Parts: sequence; structure tokens; C-alpha cells
Amino acid sequence: MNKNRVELIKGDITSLDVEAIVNAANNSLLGGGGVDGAIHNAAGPDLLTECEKLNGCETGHSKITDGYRLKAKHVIHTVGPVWYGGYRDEHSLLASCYKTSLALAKEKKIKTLAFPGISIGAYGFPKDLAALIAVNETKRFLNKNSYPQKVIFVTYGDDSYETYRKLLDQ
Ligand code: AR6
Repeated sequence: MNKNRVELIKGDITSLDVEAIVNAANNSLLGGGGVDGAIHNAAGPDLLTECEKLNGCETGHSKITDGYRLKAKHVIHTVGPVWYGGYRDEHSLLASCYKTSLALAKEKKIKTLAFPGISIGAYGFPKDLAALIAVNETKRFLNKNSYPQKVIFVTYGDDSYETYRKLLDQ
């Protein structure tokens, strides 16, 4: 994989000028706190209206909507697992969030896709393990597929940046 296809930044995912951003949503897809709240605030009420028609989403799965007032044309809503100590298949469910989000981006021929740290806030997934899963799944996918052309990992107000940096430099 060409290293230029993965980027790492610090900041607010809602302000990015990319084709699609990923939302760390919950099973209802009807909004919440954290990055989900920030995305709904920035996108405006039409996002909720579209989400209401989606009938929720299972953990580890992803659904796509428009981005409305966001610069991003699309939002891919993925539902990460709540961390229960690693005994409830959390690892493969989080991997599935990345795989299904990337697969939707491929299907829609999305050029640039930005991910926040799925499950590492309210859902309590250990950050280092989550970053490893995010990077591994993304590299594996990009090695086999030409879309998305670029993936941006967005870290926010925590210390995940250095963890991602080390993993991406390997
Ligand atoms: N831009 C980028 N990253 C952000 C932003 C932002 N504007 N805001 C927060 N983060 P969380 P989860 C980071 O809790 O753990 C919601 O209520 C944050 O610092 O948003 O998957 C949903 O509705 C953290 O690193 O998502 C669900 O109920 C990361 O985003 C539940 O929380 C994820 O934190 C999902 O929990």
C-alpha cells in the first residue's frame, strides 16, 4: 500500500473538507453525545430526519447518509461495541466497523474518508488496541481496493495521536 493513502491529523472531524466522515453512532442512529452529537449539530436537523428512516443499525455494521450542512458529502454511521473487558467479541465487532465503513466507501467510490476513534470515548474500548485494529483493518482493505483512495484518522483531545503515529510508521 502507498503510504500516502493514510493520513493522521488532530482536530474536529466535523470541519473537514473530505468526501465522507464516519460517525461513532449507537444502535438507534438517532444521535447522542461525543462525536455523534457534534456531527448532528454541524449537519443540522435534516440528518436526523434521514437517520429516522434507517431503522437503526446493528453493532459492527454501518449505514450511509448525506452530510447536509457538513462540508462532507456523506456520513457513514458505524456502531462500535461497548467494551466489556474483551469477553463479548469486542475485537471483531470493532474490526467489522472499519471493514463495513470502508466497504460502503468503496461501493460509493468515495475518494477520501475520515475516521474518528470508534468506541474509544463513551464506549470505553482501550485506545491502544482500538488504534491497532483501526490501522490493521484499514491497511488490509486499502491493499486490496483502490477506493477509498485516502483514509484520514482524526484524533481528538487525547493521546491517541502518538499511538497512531507509531503504528502508521511501521
Ligand atoms: N471530532 C473528532 N473526534 C471527536 C469529536 C470531534 N468533533 N468529538 C469527540 N471525538 P465517542 P464511542 C472523539 O464517545 O466511544 C455517543 O453518545 C472522542 O474524543 O464519541 O464510539 C454515541 O451516540 C473519542 O476519541 O464515541 C454513542 O452512544 C472518539 O471521538 C456513543 O457515544 C469517540 O468517542 C459511542 O461511543
